[in-house]
Order: sequence, then structure tokens, then C-alpha cells
Amino acid sequence: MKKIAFITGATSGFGRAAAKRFAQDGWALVLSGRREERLAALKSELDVPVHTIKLDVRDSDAVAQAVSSLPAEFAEVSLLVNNAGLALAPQGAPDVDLKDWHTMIDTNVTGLVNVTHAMLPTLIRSGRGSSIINVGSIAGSWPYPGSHVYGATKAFVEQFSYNLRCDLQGTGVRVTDIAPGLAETEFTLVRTKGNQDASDNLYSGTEPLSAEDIAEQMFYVATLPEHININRLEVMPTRQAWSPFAIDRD
Ligand code: NDP
Ligand code: 8X3
Repeated sequence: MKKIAFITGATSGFGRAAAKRFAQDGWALVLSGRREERLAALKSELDVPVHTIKLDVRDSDAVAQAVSSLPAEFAEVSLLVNNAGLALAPQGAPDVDLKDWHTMIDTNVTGLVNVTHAMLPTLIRSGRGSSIINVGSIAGSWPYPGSHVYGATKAFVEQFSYNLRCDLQGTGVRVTDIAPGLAETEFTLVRTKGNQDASDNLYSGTEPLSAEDIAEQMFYVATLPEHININRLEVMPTRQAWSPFAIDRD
């Protein structure tokens, strides 16, 4: 099995940190995202073969085209990290712009499915020891106010990961849902449409996970002995836990 990883959403956060972590171990990398200049900058930092693709995962034709035209050197991908994703609209459901719900579904569900569908033949050819890591979230299992469609897209990621495992049994391809909790990346900046104060406030005075913490988990999962499949890995900062149930009172 060749050490070649395809990482979506490599321009920021977990994806960028994962690129650096796998590069440390000599993996060749296919890195995608919409911000081309960031991909070029990351490529220039890495000391391994890197193929960058300006790609919006919502565009199924573009995804299929990108995968079918991978240069020969990168064609035998053995790890797919389905990381591209976002949350929008932290306000409650009644106040959300419908477009924001559609964007989350189109990215976190349709986009992830687009890339998976395009990459499955390659991963199956790469066979035993290959892996798909889908980035879910604690929001996929635990409800909280303002999570509405975001959490629901991540519940899809969890169930899709389990179902994929069933259909890939016998191919040797592993599937893992990595479900992080609070992690400091550009995630909250995106969620609040550029509110740096909101992002800073969320992460201040506590110790969130870092992008590198999650990249390390991805590396762990992908480099376990071939006979081990971590189905789901839920990771929270020690200083984050659940709240009591909310009760409406007179
Ligand atoms: P960032 O905002 O830092 O990174 C998100 C990445 O996704 C960027 O590289 C962005 O690239 C890419 N992306 C977004 N939309 C698209 C699109 N339509 N097509 C292609 N790429 C896209 O956030 P994180 O690193 O935190 O997020 C990565 C994943 O982790 C997401 O799936 C998120 O839901 C999940 N997650 C995050 C947590 C957190 O607390 N940070 C916790 C749990 C899960 P570009 O804009 O260049 O296209
Ligand atoms: C992101 C983590 O807690 O904001 O998926 O939902 S959280």
C-alpha cells in the first residue's frame, strides 16, 4: 500500500494540520480546497510530493473530474480524509436564513458523498490498510441550541461511516468517523461570518483542542495495524462536557 493521502479542506484548521502531520511521515499528498493561494503556500512548506486541487466539494462534476485526472504519481491514494465542512447560523432555527441550511447540507453531506463516491474505486484498488476518515462532530450525537442542521449533517456523517463499513467489508478499506468537540480553528469565524470577537471569546479562558490534536488522531487512526478499524473516535477537550437538560418553566 502506497502512503498517499487525499485531504479535503486542506487550506485551514484540521485539514492543513493533517497535511503537515502526514508529510512528517513521508506521505505524498493530494490537497484540496477552494482557496488556491493557501494550497500553494502549504505546498511550498511541505517536503513531500504534493498535488493541489482548487475544488469545491459541492460540485460533483468537478470532484469526479479532479479524481479521474490525478497525476499518475498520486493516483494510488490509500487514505481519504473527508474533512471539508462548515457550520453556519449560530442563532436558533426560527431565525436562520434557509440558504445557510442548504450550504451546510450541500457541503457537509453532498460534498462528502461526492468525494467518497469518486474515490471509492481507488481506495478499493489500494485495498487492505486503506482508510476513509470522515470528520464528524460531537454535534452529530449531542444536541445543543444553534446546532440545528449542522448537527444533523454530522449525524449523517456518523451513520454514513458505519454504513460504508458494511458495504466495504471484505475490501480491507477501513472507515472511521472522527468526531471532535471544541477545537480552535477558523470554524467559528466561518460560522459567525467573520466575527473575530465571537471566535476569540468562545476559545478564551479555556483550553480547546488544537488542529494539531485532531491531526494526530487522524494519523493514529490511519497508521494502526491493518486489522484494526476504529469505527468512531469522539474527542473533547478535558474542559468541555455536557450541560443539564433545559427545562422551560412558568
Ligand atoms: P476551518 O474553517 O478552519 O476549515 C474548514 C475547511 O473546509 C477549509 O479548508 C475550507 O476550505 C474547507 N471547505 C469548506 N467548504 C468547502 C467547500 N464547499 N469545498 C471545499 N472545501 C471547503 O474549520 P475546521 O478545520 O475546524 O473544520 C474542518 C472540519 O471539522 C469540518 O468538517 C468541521 O465541521 C469539523 N469540525 C470542526 C470542529 C471545530 O470545533 N473546529 C469540531 C468538530 C468538527 P476553503 O474555504 O478554502 O474551501
Ligand atoms: C464543531 C464542534 O461543539 O461547535 O463541530 O458543535 S461544536
